[in-house]
Amino acid sequence: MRDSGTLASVASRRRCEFLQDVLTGLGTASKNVPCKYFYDKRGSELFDRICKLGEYYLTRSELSIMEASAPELAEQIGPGAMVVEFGSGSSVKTRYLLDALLECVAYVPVDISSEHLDHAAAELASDYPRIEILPVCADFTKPFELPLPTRLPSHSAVYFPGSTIGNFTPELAIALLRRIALLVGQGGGLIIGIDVNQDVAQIEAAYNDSLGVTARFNLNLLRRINDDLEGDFRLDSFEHRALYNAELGRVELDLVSRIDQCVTVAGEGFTFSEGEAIHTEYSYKYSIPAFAALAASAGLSLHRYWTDRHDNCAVLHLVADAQETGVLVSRAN
Ligand code: AVJ
Repeated sequence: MRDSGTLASVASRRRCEFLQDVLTGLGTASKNVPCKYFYDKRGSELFDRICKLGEYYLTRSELSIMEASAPELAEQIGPGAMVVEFGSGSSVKTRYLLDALLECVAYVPVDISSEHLDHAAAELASDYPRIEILPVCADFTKPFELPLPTRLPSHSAVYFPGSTIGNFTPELAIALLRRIALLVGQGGGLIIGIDVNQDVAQIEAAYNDSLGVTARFNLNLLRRINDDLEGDFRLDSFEHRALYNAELGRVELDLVSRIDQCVTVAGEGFTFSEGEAIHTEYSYKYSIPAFAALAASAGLSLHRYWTDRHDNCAVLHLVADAQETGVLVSRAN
């Protein structure tokens, strides 16, 4: 697997960033911890369980789109591409794409969880012997180096499924989409899954499942802080909360303190009053025109899109416009 530095130095750099983000996030007036830290081994397993829940419509909707429309999608992308997946996880949806693509040169799964990545990459390599599988363990919200495939691709396409773009505020989403446009270059593609559901009851149920898996997924963040950063969070003194903010079109995930308490992380103390929240995640829902406008401001034009029969989710194919001249494109760290 590609990564910069030795495994030990990568691990300590990752821990350092995690510690900094947690200390900064808990030290501000509106406490927060970035949602990318959900995905340690346990968190990734819990997320996979969420995807199988009856209430969590997102995965099923997008899978049904991929199942029905992968050939059309592959035709849109064209032959000879190198596909780079952002946040590949267990690469379940990717198989529909890889099955349909013509002469796909290489597949580059990018994920922050190395356990997940190794496992998925090994399985894909044996199932797709004609596609070069080049896993990259990286945080895709930061610049990372793309591996060089053995065969020259005709163009690149980023695959960004699962409505993960919904985790970013519109401002940060535009910045990330801009980086994607630069990464694939003019004429390169982006295949992105977004949540277009407008049914508030259904949305809130998806983040408040009756088995409490989402609650455990959210609370696992505190368990991870305890384990990795010498924290002393008492998990039973915090409560999962997920509410849909209709005005801003997003689900807001929080961990709410049940009592007045003091918590220590790596020797630093933080006080919580009863009812005080740690914000952990946004999940934005978009209309197709709203998302197309957002992408256009990042230099990506909508070419075609597919929805499921309930109009819960959509998969969009966008193409990178000509890039502004004078922009320095840095592909490495
Ligand atoms: C992986 C970002 C798409 O926002 O729906 C699921 C993560 N959080 N349940 C989402 C998540 C709580 C998920 N995404």
